[in-house]
Amino acid sequence: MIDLYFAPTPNGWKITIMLEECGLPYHLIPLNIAAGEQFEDNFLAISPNARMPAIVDPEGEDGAVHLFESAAILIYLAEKSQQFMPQDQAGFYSVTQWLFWQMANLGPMAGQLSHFINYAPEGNDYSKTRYRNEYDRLLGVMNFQLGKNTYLAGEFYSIADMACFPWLLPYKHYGFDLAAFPHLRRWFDQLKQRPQLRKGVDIGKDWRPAASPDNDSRAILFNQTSAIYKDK
Ligand SMILES: N[C@@H](CCC(=O)N[C@@H](CS)C(=O)NCC(=O)O)C(=O)O
Repeated sequence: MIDLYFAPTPNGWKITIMLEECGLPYHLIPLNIAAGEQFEDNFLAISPNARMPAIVDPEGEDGAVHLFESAAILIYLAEKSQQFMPQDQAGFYSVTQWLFWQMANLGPMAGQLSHFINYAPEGNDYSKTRYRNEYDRLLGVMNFQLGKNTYLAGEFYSIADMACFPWLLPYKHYGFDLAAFPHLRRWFDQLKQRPQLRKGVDIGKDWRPAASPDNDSRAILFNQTSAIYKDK
């Protein structure tokens, strides 16, 4: 069975969506990132970047597979299950480019926007405007693409859609309204109808702390430097 190191965030939900969609059994290992569990040696051996999600599949083709980075995990699960990644060259690279787009654009920009909205309420207008504009631009990119195709990579639901969907969930919290993005709204509503996807994004919802991180957790989460690796 696949071990999934998980915290309830968009990057974690990409993987629970895919595992639910493709029906592979998995064992959830909750990681309390606000308490610094991502820096423990056993986790760094799997995920040297000290970030979740990560998986261990004891049943890889040549033995156990250890993987970090959510897109690498999605590609692995698609290959293992033979689902949600087309095998023809055009389809394969269409999904690959949208998956890379999510990893290089939507995830990092929405992550920074979320940081400044949630954790720097006292100021940083420049940063908030910068990342709000980027999130807005990226919603525009998706809306443009989804005006031409049913799904991001074409006419088939794929791991690219699963990677992007969780980053749309907080749009209201970020101050956005999908009415301005009708094709994106259509896609978002369509995906929300999928029972497996809904099950995936519900995992761990009730573990999320109601309050903002306290000072100890802020020090763990927001003051990270290379010193983490000094005595490793
Ligand atoms: N590019 C990575 C990003 C992973 C990531 O940033 N994970 C966050 C949670 S969403 C994390 O583990 N944070 C721990 C920390 O900030 O210390 C991926 O897609 O897997």
